[in-house]
Amino acid sequence: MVEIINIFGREILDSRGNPSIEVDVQLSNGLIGRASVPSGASTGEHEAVEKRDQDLMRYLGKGVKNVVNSINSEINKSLNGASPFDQRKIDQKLIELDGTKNKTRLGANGILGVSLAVSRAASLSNRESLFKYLNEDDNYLMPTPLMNIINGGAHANNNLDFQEIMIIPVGACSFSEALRWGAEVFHHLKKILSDKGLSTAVGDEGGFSPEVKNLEEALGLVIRSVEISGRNLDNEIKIAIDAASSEFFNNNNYLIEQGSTIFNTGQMIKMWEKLVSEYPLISIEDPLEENDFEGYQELTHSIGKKIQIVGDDLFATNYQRLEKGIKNNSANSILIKLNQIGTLTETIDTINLAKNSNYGTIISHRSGETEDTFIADLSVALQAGQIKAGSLSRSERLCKYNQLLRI
Ligand code: 2PG
Ligand code: MG
Repeated sequence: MVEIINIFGREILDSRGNPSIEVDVQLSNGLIGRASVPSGASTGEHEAVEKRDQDLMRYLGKGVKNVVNSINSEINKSLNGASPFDQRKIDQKLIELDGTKNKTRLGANGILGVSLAVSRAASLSNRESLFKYLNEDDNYLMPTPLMNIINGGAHANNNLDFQEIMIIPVGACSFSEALRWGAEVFHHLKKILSDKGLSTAVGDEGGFSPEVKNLEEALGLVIRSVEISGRNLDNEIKIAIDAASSEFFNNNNYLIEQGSTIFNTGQMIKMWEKLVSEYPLISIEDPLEENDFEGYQELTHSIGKKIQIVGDDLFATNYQRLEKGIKNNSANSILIKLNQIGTLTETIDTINLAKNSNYGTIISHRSGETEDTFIADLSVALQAGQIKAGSLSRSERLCKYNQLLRI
C-alpha cells in the first residue's frame, strides 16, 4: 500500500518577490508530489488566513518560516503513514489539526500547499495526469479563458480604480484558438497604447496599466484593439470587468476617480446597468462590496438574466457564504480561489454546490502567483467552464494557459 512518508515545506518567492509556500509530499514508492501557493493583493475579509511571520527583519515581515516549521513538524507527523488517495480524509485531518475557523493557527497557505501536493503525489503514483486523477469519470471540459489585459486597482500604480478589464473569446471554437485571439488583441493593444504615447508597462497580472481618465476610456482602448485584431464584439470576443469594489468602498460609499465621484449602492447599480447597456460586457465581478448580499440581489434581479454577476470577495470560495448567496439570489456566478478557503476538498465542495445551483464557476489565479499550474487541471477536471489566469505576458500567467494547451 502506498503511503505518505515525508512532507517537506519550504519558503519560495512568488511573482511579486514575496515569500510563499512550496510543499513536497514524498510517498513510500519514492514519488514526490509538489505544489505551491499563490497570494492575493485585494484580499477579502472573509478569506481563510494567510499566515506570515511579521518579523520585520525578514522580507518586510512577509516571511513564512513559521508556516514552514509547522508543515515540517506538526503536519508531517500527523499525516505520516496516511494514504495520499484519500484526499477528503487528509483535508479533514488538516482542518482538525488546525482547529480554528479560518485556519489561523497553521495558516491556510501552509494547509493548502500540503493539500495540493498530496493530490499531485497521488496522481503521479497512479501515473495519471492531474486532471484525470481529479475526475475519474472521463468527462472533461476545456475552459474559456478570461484574460486580464488592462490592470488597475491594487494590481497597478495607474489611476484606474477598477482592477481588471478582461476579454473573453466566447466565439472561439477551441481553447487554443481562444488563446491566440487573446494574444493577438494583447499585441494590438500594445501598439495602440504606444501610438498614443501611453505606457505599455504591465501590472501584476501581466495586463497593461496605462494612465487613463476613467473606466470608459479603458474600455474604449480594449474595444479598439479587439476590432483591429479582426474580431467582432457581437459573438467573438466579449468583455468582463473585475471591479474589486471593496477596495474603493469607504463609509458606505464608493469613491471613484480619486474620490471625484462618490456613489452609494443605488448609484453603483445604475452605473452597472448603464455600462451593460452601452458596452459588450458579459461579466462583472465584485460589482459591489463584499458584505452587500442585498445589493447583489437587486443587481442580479436587474441585469443577472443578461450577464454574469460574479461573487469573489462576496463568497470567498466559502460554502456557507455561497449557500447564503444562492438562497438570496445574490450574484449568479462564483470566482473560485483555492487559497481563499485553504483545502482542495472544500474548494471542490463549493464548486459542486455552485454547479448544482446553476451558478457559473470561474477558477482563478491570484495576483501573486507561482509557476504552479494546478488551477489549469482543476478547471478541466471540474468542468468549471471558465478560467481567469491573467494576461498574455508574464510566465506565472502563461504557464497556466500553456498547461491547458498541453491538456
Ligand atoms: C481577484 C484576484 C485575481 P487578488 O480579485 O480576482 O485577479 O486578485 O489575487 O489580488 O485578490
Ligand atoms: Mg476579484
